[in-house]
Amino acid sequence: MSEYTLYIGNRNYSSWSLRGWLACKLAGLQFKEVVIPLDRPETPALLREASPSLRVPVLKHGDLRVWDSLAICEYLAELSPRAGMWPADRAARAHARAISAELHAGFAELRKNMWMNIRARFPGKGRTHKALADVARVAAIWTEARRNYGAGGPFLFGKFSAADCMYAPVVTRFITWEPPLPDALRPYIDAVWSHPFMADWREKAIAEPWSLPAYDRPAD
Ligand SMILES: N[C@@H](CCC(=O)N[C@@H](CS)C(=O)NCC(=O)O)C(=O)O
Repeated sequence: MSEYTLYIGNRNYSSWSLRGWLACKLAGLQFKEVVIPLDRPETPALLREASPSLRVPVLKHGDLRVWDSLAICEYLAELSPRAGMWPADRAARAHARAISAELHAGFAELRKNMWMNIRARFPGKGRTHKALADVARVAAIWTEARRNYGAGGPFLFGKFSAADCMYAPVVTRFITWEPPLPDALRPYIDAVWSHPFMADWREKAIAEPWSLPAYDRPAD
């Protein structure tokens, strides 16, 4: 039996869960996955049992629980240094942490107006002024990282890193909502979307039985 358990929400909708799950995959962890379906009568009790913050993802390692996607990235980077979860170069690593922290702490309007729903397509919707400002900031972040640090591969820092784990749900949002983006970012979006970890998650997201009607239609 695996010593690690990752508690996640619905794969189709839970963007923070996707981040934590990708981090576990990137670290090469063998782990058990437990899905807590969100917004159901049984959800509060299941969350109370699994997570001190009543949020997912949570990584359980023996008696230790690490809740919060970014904390999971950092914990796994310490546990599995050979996985190279953060870029090896110190300046690149600092930059990767800064853009990951910025994502983790912000982009409320993007979240509110262009939520994650992997199965859905809402092209042209959700384009509030503030959501588009968030989209523009993400585009600037990706453009700068690709230009300054991306020479070694198609991802933000060349090879797939914790920063890509953090931004992967934004990639899925951009595929669902199709906001205006520079063409130069298309290869990055395609690289994340077609990464084998993402293909695995997507397949399971499409197959899962739950739906959350409030998130299955775009805001008016
Ligand atoms: N800062 C946390 C945010 C986690 C979070 O908000 N998770 C949502 C699901 S995406 C959740 O657990 N919501 C509980 C609920 O909907 O009852 C992280 O980085 O992991």
